[in-house]
Amino acid sequence: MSLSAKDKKLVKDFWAKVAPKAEEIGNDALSRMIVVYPQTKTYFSHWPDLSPGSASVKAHGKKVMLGVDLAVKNIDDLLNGLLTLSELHAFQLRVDPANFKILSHNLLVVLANKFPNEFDPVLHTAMDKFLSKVALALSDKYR
Ligand code: HNI
Repeated sequence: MSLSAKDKKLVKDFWAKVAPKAEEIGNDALSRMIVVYPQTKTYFSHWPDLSPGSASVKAHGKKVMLGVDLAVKNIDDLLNGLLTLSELHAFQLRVDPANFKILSHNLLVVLANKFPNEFDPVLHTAMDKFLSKVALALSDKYR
């Protein structure tokens, strides 16, 4: 299940449309993750407010989207491109990698919502494959 040249182009072209709305999308994806999968809240218990759209959620949504942006830029070598972020999540934050799939799912839901015309099954597949690879790269330093 590797990313084909066609998948990569689909992801990059789509991301160019997503980028201007990154903050809004990051906020929506993270807000949904925290509400729908409340087990993810444990990692953010130090935030003053975990409710959807809070300042903390917004700020973190922006950071996560910058991480995805970094992944798009390193789509040909995700392992190296995400090495520092993988080390951070593995050794410092100790985020269970199962949560990467949960966030990916929420991001796909939001993208489908915001881009109903673009998000056909072909793009959906490409984005799903890409986010799976991102999750894998982020999990790489766990062992
Ligand atoms: Ni994640 C911090 C990127 C998934 C919990 N995370 C970051 C930062 C980036 C980032 C970028 C900021 C790093 C820095 O400050 O140097 N995270 C990503 C990406 C994904 C992801 C690209 C998946 C696509 N992170 C997750 C998931 C969880 C998570 C699924 C937990 C459910 N991340 C964290 C926590 C922090 C964090 C916790 C620190 C936040 C804070 O406020 O201290």
